Amino acid sequence: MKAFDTKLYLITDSTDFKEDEFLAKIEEALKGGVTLVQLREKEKTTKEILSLGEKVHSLTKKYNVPLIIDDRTDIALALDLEGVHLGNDDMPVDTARKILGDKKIIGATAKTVEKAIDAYKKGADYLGVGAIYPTTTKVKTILTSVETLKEICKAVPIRVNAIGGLNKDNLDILKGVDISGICVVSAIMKAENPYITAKELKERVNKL
Ligand code: TZP
Ligand code: MG
Repeated sequence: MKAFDTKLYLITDSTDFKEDEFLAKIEEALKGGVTLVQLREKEKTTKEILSLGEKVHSLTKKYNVPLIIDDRTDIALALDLEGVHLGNDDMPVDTARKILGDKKIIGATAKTVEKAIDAYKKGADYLGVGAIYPTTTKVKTILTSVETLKEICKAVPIRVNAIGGLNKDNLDILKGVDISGICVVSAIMKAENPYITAKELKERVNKL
């Protein structure tokens, strides 16, 4: 398995933030112990994402944390990021693998056991499974049951992360499920203090 840790996976959302504020939030979260970061920008132009991606990458490199980009295999390559996350409407995992090679991290979204096995067979390094709870983050998703999450964990040998509406007070339903970590957007991006929040989240994930 590639050396990366999905325990506390921050997916960013720059909506409503000035760039400095946004970067400061990410840096605080990195100080608090985030283990993986995904740059997820649904509204920005390619040029804007390239510019922001470069800045976020400088930060993540400072803390030795891999940076993944949502959807954009081309930008992962252009900025030499550590990987890409692909959903159902994005480039298929095996196609992205041909472009990025074996060293880059490729993550995939899976809401069913069938999808999970398919993504694994096509070369995904980890899976994001959810939404476990309803989410306020802008996303096209449906709820995935904890039962399905458990089945996915059993069905594939790669890391599986839970995602969707997760925060430090609602992780108990994941107790005993064989996940490698959690992905969060708003729990950290909307936190008053992303440093403390990341620390608390990580402690709770450690106890699952
Ligand atoms: N995929 C499934 S739920 C979700 C994504 C990208 C959003 C998660 O955001 P939040 O704010 O942690 O609920
Ligand atoms: Mg996508």
